[in-house]
Amino acid sequence: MSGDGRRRAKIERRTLEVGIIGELNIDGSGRAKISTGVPFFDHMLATLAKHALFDLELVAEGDLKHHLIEEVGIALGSALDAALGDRRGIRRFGSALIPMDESLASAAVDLSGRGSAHLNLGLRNAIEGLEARHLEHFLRSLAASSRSTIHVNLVYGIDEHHKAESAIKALARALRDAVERERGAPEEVPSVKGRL
Ligand SMILES: [Mn+2]
Repeated sequence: MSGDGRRRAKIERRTLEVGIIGELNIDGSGRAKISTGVPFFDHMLATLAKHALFDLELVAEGDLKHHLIEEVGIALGSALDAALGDRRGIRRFGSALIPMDESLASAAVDLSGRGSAHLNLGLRNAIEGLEARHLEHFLRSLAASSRSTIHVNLVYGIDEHHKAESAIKALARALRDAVERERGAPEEVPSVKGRL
């Protein structure tokens, strides 16, 4: 946590394949400045930040789309984990059901300390060069490195762009609630185990 009480973390990840730099503030207002070289992925990251009320700056360069998207998931998840600190005083759980026109998606998040993703996005075709497996890989990497349990399910939908966007918006709203401070128990770790 920084001096102003906002929970933030630097994003920095460099491998032989990918370089990523930026900053995440989970007590933000949804401002995003994203450049990954994959426009639809930028759109999804900006959407995630907007509706989770995260301020997110992220610049990524890489050799292959697959590497880039996986590593952004790891870098963003690690920053989320760092920003959450010992997870004291958070609401821990969040869920949302979000439409986008004819598509409807649900998401449920538990900032459990254990990373796993359970996905049914219903995507059939690539969207602006971003394939379904890329988006799934991003979400699995994000869940693993943020040590969160993430369920995202498309209820129904037709347009691929709308399906993906309703899924990301649902995840964002679920995350927004899960990271929020629990007013009634600001010093408590929300687990009977005493740690997350
Ligand atoms: Mn859109």
